[in-house]
Amino acid sequence: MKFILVLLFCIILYTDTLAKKQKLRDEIEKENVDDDKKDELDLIADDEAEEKEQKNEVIDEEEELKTPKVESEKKHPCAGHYCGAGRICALNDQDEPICDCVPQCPVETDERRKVCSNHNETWSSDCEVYRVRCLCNKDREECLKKKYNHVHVNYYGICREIPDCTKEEMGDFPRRMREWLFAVMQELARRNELDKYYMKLEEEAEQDLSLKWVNAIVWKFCDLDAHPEDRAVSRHELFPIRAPLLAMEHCIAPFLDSCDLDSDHIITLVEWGTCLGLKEDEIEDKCKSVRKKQEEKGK
Ligand SMILES: [Ca+2]
Ligand SMILES: [Ca+2]
Repeated sequence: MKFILVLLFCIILYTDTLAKKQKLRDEIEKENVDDDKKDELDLIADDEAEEKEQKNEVIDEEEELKTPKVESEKKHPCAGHYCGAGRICALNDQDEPICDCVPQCPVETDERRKVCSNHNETWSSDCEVYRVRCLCNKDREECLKKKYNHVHVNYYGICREIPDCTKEEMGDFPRRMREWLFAVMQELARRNELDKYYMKLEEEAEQDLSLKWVNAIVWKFCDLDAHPEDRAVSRHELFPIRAPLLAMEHCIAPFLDSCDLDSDHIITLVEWGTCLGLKEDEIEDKCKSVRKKQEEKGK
């Protein structure tokens, strides 16, 4: 019986249809839009910081000028000047670079560009979401509603009714998630898009089945813990895994919430490993050695 179940899920996860593979490729494509993700992460992180402080401060334009100015005189003042999502570098009257709201977003006809916001409203693209947020943050007339001060992408795709995750589905979710993580890791390795160190972890997992889940789970933790890299995954760091999956996997949100065992809004490696079904002695911090190896290579 167990074997039949495993076989069934393997069929569902790996070999079901070409469409499924395309879906996985789409998910990975989305995972790889690093710059956009960084922007979105920054904005969600901003919201979290505001929540913590329980203040309603409008983002100060000066705050955006965090990127060190590029020294070269020949370079355009906007060169190397980072602006967040929905913003673009422009010059003020003194020819100094400032971050202004993008005047307009590209017209999107592709349904797949649509996004669902945290207000459960469908927008034609993430650009539109963050442009309006920018306009509201700057108190512009074009701000459609004051609530858009904190609008952000909740998930990719049009808004839809997301069914409740049943107890049975939730019980099975860690296993499905492990399968998915390993499948993504495998696919990235196949495409040669994994860091060399993670490539080794993937090879190790292929050869030693006892490491299959462990390495995939630890890899994903290291991958998510990047804004900042502090050995803990906060809510905004979960965005890259939550937003692309939410429309397809209705259990992902409650599952991720359940990983935070002590409800401190931070997921540690132990919490991550535990909620994905690893045993205590299997949870090994491999990110540290990654960094060490990278440092050694850099020398
Ligand atoms: Ca972190
Ligand atoms: Ca926690």
